[in-house]
Amino acid sequence: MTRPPRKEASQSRVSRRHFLAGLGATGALVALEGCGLTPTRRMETEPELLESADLIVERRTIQIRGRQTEAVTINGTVPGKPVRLREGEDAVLRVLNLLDVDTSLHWHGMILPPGMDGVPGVAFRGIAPGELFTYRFPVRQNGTYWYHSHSGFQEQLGAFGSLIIEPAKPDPYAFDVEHVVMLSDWTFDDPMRILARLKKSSDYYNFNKQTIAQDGLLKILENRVSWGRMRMNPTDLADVTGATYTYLMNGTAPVDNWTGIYSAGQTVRLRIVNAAAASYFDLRIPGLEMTVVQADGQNIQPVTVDELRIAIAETYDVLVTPKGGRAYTIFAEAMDRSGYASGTLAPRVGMSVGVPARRRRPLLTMKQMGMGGMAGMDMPGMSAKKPMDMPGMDKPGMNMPGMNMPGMNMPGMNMPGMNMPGMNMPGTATASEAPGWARSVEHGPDHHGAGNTRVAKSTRGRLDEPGIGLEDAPHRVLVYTDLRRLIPRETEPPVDRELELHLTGNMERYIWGFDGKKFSEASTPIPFKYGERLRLTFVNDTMMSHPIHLHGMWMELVNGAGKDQPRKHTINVKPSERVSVDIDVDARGRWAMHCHILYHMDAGMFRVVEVS
Ligand SMILES: [Cu+2]
Repeated sequence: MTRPPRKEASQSRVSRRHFLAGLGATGALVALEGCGLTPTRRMETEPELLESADLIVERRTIQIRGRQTEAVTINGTVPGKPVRLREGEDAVLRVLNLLDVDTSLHWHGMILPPGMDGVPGVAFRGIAPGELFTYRFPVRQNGTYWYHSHSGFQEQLGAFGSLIIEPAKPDPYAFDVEHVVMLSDWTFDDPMRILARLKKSSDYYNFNKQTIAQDGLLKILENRVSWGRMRMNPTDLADVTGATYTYLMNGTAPVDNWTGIYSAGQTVRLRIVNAAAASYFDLRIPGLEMTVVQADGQNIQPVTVDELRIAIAETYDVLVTPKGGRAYTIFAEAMDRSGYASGTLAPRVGMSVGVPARRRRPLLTMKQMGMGGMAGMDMPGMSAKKPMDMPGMDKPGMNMPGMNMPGMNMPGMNMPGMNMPGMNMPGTATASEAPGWARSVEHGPDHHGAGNTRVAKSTRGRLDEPGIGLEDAPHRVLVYTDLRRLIPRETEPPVDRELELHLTGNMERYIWGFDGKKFSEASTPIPFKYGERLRLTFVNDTMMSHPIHLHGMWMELVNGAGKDQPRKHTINVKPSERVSVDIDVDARGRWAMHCHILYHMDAGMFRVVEVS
């Protein structure tokens, strides 16, 4: 009986039945044992396959905070094996699935053929148990990326790793040493149970509910009344919080203090990746300013900040120059302030300087929800004039507590709208002077049906706002208007077509979708035309931020930078925000587009885009 030469075959199946031998006999297995982890079950795979695999997806017991827990690992660890490629080469990545369910690896942010993108059900069928799948694609970009499983909840269970692509030509900035800083959220709970609880009660994990001591009774009552009507809670910044999650830096809990080493005088490049399933982080290094040189793997004009918010699936590269001999804390606080990941930058292991004082949990205000009448402008004394349109809300003109009580329900009354370019006040005489991306737009008559509980009366660009909880930061915080590509486009081609997509949801039923439909209700893919330049506008009708990721093609963020507008693979869309991206539709085939909050994607905020 002849067998196909497995190393050459792009897919091969293993018959587990006839293979019990070879335990411990292969290089791959020895390498896995080297990381100090005990396999939870014996492998019954052909040594030949183990040897030829570069990445092995497998359930293993790992330790987090000193506690044993089951993870989906890649080569035995969380994060998985770091993958390093070189621009200009042809990548060949052999992935062996030792799980008892299908898996997949998706190369997040890579431009590659649809069949290599790794999204089961889109242009790829997944990797069956025991199968070796070979990904092959030309590498025509460089920078910091990551990869992760696109199957089930494997990503939440640890199936992700960094993907670093060395540039063909030297980087345009100098650094002496580099570290990946991969942020994630770990749960000792079963993600299926988390989702089931979210479906039962969307604020199950919202242990941050207001307390009288912190917030005062009056404020709470005001908030209860208005927020109760919207079936949300003003602390609803994350579906799953630090009460459930342990936040990790490079797979390490704060107590175990991951340490990146530098020597005196060195410039350090930190490749920051948010690989969390459902957590945004605000990252800073007290005592050090950070010069951001890359966003989503793309070189940008350097911008120096003290803090940055990193949405799920985004990457930022920053340069820092520590003063020799000192230790610094890399502090990544969850957006809802319910916890943090942290580590240390130091000349040697064992140093630490502790974490900074924790900040107050921010409240999502009516203003930030676009409920303030004139979007972004809460005028003291202004009464609520039909502040929102909500299907099922029968008194549109009602007096919303908090809407007309200046100073009472508005943490952050600093009116971010006031320092807008061009004093952007949509609805006033100066509205025409607002930059195009910032303009306020009224919601149309379509309220997106039963899959949506609310529409924002008006939405506007908020690209120059640091976001909830950071408005009052006493230091520089990165905003999307700071992002300008390093090498400008030669031309600014006209847009051929515009398309608007609303991000919608029904929190009570935990349904998420686009235009009121969850994925299972969307009968056809969204058609893109090959060769067109498409302006896609995301309108967020929900009260949560959503990191939207398009596979296969770059999105150019329309942020007023013209030929300098940056390319991104993941765009954060704030509550009541509208954000446009320009897409050169240059990749035929079917591609995924979805929210990168794993539970939102699973609950329906996912679409297939078809380029024909
Ligand atoms: Cu989402």
